[in-house]
Amino acid sequence: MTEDEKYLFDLNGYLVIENVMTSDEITQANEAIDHHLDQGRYRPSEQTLAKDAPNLQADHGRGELKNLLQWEEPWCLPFRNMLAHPRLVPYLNEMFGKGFRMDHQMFLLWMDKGAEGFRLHGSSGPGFDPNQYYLFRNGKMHNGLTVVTFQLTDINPGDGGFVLIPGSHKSNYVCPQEMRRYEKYQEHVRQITCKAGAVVIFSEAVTHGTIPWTANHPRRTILTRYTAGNMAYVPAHPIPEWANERQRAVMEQPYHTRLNRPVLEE
Ligand SMILES: O=C(O)CCC(=O)C(=O)O
Repeated sequence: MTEDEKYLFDLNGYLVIENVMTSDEITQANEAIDHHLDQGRYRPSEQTLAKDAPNLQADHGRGELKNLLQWEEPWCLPFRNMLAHPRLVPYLNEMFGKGFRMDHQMFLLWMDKGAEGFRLHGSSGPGFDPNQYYLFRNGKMHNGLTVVTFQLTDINPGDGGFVLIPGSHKSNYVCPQEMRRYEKYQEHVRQITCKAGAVVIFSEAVTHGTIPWTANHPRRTILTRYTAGNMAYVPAHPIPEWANERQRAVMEQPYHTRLNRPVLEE
């Protein structure tokens, strides 16, 4: 992670890393999803994520597809390769310290034209969330729960999708409800655009959400949440038999690195 990237993540609460996946890897991941899409679901209206925000409501819920890591070979491989991706290890070691771990299970979030948004949320503001935080101490950043997303389709200006309030991971005051509903101060809410193959890393402390998808092509984002090696938000999952040494290291249960925790070197 370069000094510029550290500055930008500290400034904004997110970072876009372009060209993490090759075009062949993007194709393989999309083919694997095409093959399993019938196992996914559109979020039903009673589980709306737009909630009380008319500007975020739309025709139908977002799509969600789970268990990507458990698919039969070769379909699972593009996703297993994301878990401890060599390009990302330097970033995650810097953000969490060595011994970082996958917390929530990986899933695909997809949005077709007319998919609803997600009311803005995030854990900064007055009070301290000991699971989802951004701190800077002793010349170094410290992150609680943090999200790594691989983009499998292009996200262009005006398409919709992921948005956030840059810098809000460090905010001290309550975010206005109208802003969370995307009704006011939209000029401070940034749509994150990038090409397929990019990775977006963002802090769960940054106030973020989703605006409705308006493009003709679908949004396809693989979303995995990581945390520091001593922490867990959800109970640790058993380590599957298929995991190699690097994958086992990121799926290890939470405990101190002093106790011979496996760590990934760059
Ligand atoms: O990428 C997005 O649209 C936001 C996803 C999100 O915040 C979530 O699923 O918790």
